[in-house]
Amino acid sequence: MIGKSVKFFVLVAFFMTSYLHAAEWKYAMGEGISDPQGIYASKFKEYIESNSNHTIKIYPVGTLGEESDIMEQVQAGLLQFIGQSTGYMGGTIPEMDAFFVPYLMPTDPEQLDRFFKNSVAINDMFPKIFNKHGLELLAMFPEGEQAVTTMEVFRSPADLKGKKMRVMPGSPLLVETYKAFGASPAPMSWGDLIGALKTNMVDGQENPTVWIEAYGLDELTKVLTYMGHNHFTATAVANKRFYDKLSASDKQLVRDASAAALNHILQEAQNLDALGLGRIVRKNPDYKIVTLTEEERDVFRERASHVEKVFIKKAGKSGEAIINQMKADLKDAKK
Ligand code: 6CS
Repeated sequence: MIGKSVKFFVLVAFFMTSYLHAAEWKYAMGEGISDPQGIYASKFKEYIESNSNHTIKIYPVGTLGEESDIMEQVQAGLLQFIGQSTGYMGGTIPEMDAFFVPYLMPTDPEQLDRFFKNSVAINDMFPKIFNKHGLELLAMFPEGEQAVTTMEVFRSPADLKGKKMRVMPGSPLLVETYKAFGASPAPMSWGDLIGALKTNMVDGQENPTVWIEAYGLDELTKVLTYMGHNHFTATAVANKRFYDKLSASDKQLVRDASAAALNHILQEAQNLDALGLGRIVRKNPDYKIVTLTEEERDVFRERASHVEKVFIKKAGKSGEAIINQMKADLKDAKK
C-alpha cells in the first residue's frame, strides 16, 4: 500500500514540476503576423511549443506600442522577446547604425543569405555588443531591398531638394544619408507615417516592397524607385537577465528555436522582393517603377560617401571594428 502511495506522490510531484516549469513567454514585434518578423516569430513559437511545455504569446505591432516602446519593455524585462527593425535601434545601440551606411548592404538575395548565415560581425561581434545593453541577440535577417516611394520621379539629388522624406526614428545615419541625398529627412515612427503621407506632411519614405504593398503605401504615392542604396534588416532579441536565468536545456531550446526560425525566414527572404513587387504591379498597374542607372546611383553614392565617417565618429572604435568586419563578411558572401 505504501509503495503505491509513494509512486502516486512521485508521479504528482513530477507532473507538478513539469507543469510549474511551463511558462508563458511574451514576444512583441514591430510588424504584423504575416510580415517577415511575424513569419520568424510564428516559427519560433511553433518550435518552442512543440518542444517544451512553455508557450509564446505574440504581440504584433501596435498592440504594446511602437517599436521604440517594445525595446524599453524588453530591456526592463516586461517582455522576454522582441522582434525589432534595425532602424529603431541606432539610438540605443550606436553600432547598429552600421546597417545604415548607404551602399554598404548588398541587394542580391543570395549574397545576403550567405552574409546573414556566416557573418562574423553578426554571429560573434554583435551578440557581445547587445549583452552590454542587457540584451541577448538571437538572430538578424533581411526583409527586402529598400525601395523609395515619392509623389514625383526623381533621378538626382537636385530632384530631391526640399522633399520631406520620412525615415525610421532610431537611426541618426538615416538622417545624414537623406540630407546627403539632397532631401529633408523627417524621422517618424511607423504609426505616424500613413497619416503623414495622406496629409502631405511628408513627400516620401523607404521600405521593402512586401511592406509597401501590405500596408498600401503604393496607393498613397505615385512612384517607386530602386536606388540600390540599402536593404531592410530586422533582429530577434531576448532580455539577457531572463535568458541567463534559463536552465541549460531551456537556453538550448531558445537557441534551437531561433535557428529554426532564422532558416525559415532566410528561405522566405529569397523571394520577398519579387513577391512584393509582383503584388504591387498586379494590384496597381499604373504605379510607376523606376530603377536608377549605375551612373545615377554613383552620384548618390558619392554624395553620401562621408556618412561612413559620421558613423565611425558616433560609434567609435567598436563601430569601426564592426563596419570593417561587415565589409569582410560581405566580400566573403559575394564568392
Ligand atoms: O518603416 C517602418 O517603420 C516599418 N517598416 C518595416 C519593414 N517593418 C517595421 C517598421 O516599423
